[in-house]
Amino acid sequence: MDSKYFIAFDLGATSGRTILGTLTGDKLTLEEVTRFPNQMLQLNGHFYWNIFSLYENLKKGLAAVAQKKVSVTSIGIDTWGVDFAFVNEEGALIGLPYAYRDPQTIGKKEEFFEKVMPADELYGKTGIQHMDFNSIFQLYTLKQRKDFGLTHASRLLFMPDALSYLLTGKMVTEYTIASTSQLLNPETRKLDEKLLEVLGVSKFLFADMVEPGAKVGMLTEDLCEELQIESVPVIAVAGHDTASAVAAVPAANKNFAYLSSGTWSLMGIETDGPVVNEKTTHYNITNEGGVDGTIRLLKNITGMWIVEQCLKKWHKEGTDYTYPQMVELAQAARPFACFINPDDSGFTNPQDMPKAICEYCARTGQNAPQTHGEFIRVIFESLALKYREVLDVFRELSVNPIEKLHIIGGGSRNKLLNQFTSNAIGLPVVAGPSEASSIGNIMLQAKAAGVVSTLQEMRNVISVNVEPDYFSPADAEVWNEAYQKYISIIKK
Ligand code: LRH
Repeated sequence: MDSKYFIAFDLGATSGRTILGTLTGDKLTLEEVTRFPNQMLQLNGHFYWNIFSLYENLKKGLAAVAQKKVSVTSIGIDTWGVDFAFVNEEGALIGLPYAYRDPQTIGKKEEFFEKVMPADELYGKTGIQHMDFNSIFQLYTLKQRKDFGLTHASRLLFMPDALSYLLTGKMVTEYTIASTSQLLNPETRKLDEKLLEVLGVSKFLFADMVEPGAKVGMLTEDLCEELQIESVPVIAVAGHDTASAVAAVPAANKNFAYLSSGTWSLMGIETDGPVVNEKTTHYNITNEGGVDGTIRLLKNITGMWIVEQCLKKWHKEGTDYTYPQMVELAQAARPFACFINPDDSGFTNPQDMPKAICEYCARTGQNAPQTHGEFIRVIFESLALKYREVLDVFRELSVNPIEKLHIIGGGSRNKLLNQFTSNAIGLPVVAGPSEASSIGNIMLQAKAAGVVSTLQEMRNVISVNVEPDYFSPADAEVWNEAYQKYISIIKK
């Protein structure tokens, strides 16, 4: 049986990977060919993404795959949401894209609601949760500052589209990534021109919108010559990493909720169309675009970011933990030492995360964690309790019964957190695949190549190839009591 080979570039806010996916009949295998760091670049008081370094790493990934002497069918790129690059009329990138954790947008959405459009009206138009860093508020901030990039741009490209452009010289606006901007009408799936008008941003700044699965273009001749490789098509996959991940949920029916667990925890359900009503407005629920016309009705929760930032601080102090060590420490620590709200603004981008946790505890009248193990345990327990808080909202919103929670992405490897989550929500947890974004990326390319034709067919292939871990709820009483305490603390 013939094999097909696909390259997935899966870029997150802390690292990126080149994955080679091989599909032989129904059998999918993944090989991580390269892994590289992706860190915000702090320059003159701003935070940026080093897109040129990312491009260099894509090239290294292509060169490494070339060593394997396989005939690649196509390439796809998925990245985190909302951020974008500017291109001038000569086709050159202007400067570096801002990173969404740049504090420049703090307070800007409130100003936008007061001066430009009330919050509920904006939500009604877009169905996107209000978050400081949405592209719309980034653009509002840049416009006000007469930012050089925006002023001189002839095109705005979202991150995966910008990287595809560097590989192909062709510009598109892929739908799922564009949906994170809060500039689209969720019904028409197009840019809301009225919104662009009030923002003072030209609609001509955006390249043509394409659906996931469309071909962007072929690798440029220059690149192929430089790397001594054959030119292959770059596919606009579901460019938003979360959209790729959700497409990879190994679900057989619709009775599930998902949690895409990485630096962020994205929890939600899949719907056939947008859900914009009083409840979703009240709970600030997002309607991001999915594959095959689906909507990802979800909520952003601060996820592994908090623990990642603690590890970074401890590393500077000379202590490093492997993932299993970290889990072991947490397991041995005192349960429910204190509670935090992972979404507290104090955790967005502090210089010192453990200190931010101690400050939160002081502010809410709790004793701070004492040991690294306690810090980690508090973060995991509070995340699990946050998941319950948010899942309860989706239980209200879903027309289908939610019978289980599918946890996908890197965080699904954390067995302790999976068990805590199952306990907190009182539902079975199905964990895996941990490589969900890459798998979604690859299967979308397989769909573009005509190997499968629907989202369900993609999922059927994925189901055959992943062996998830199962967790059943336990200790209901203890976790219910903890939940009441958590709620009383986060209200303070
Ligand atoms: C996760 C993610 C999330 C966005 C955030 C900016 O990587 O794409 O879905 O909200 O990054």
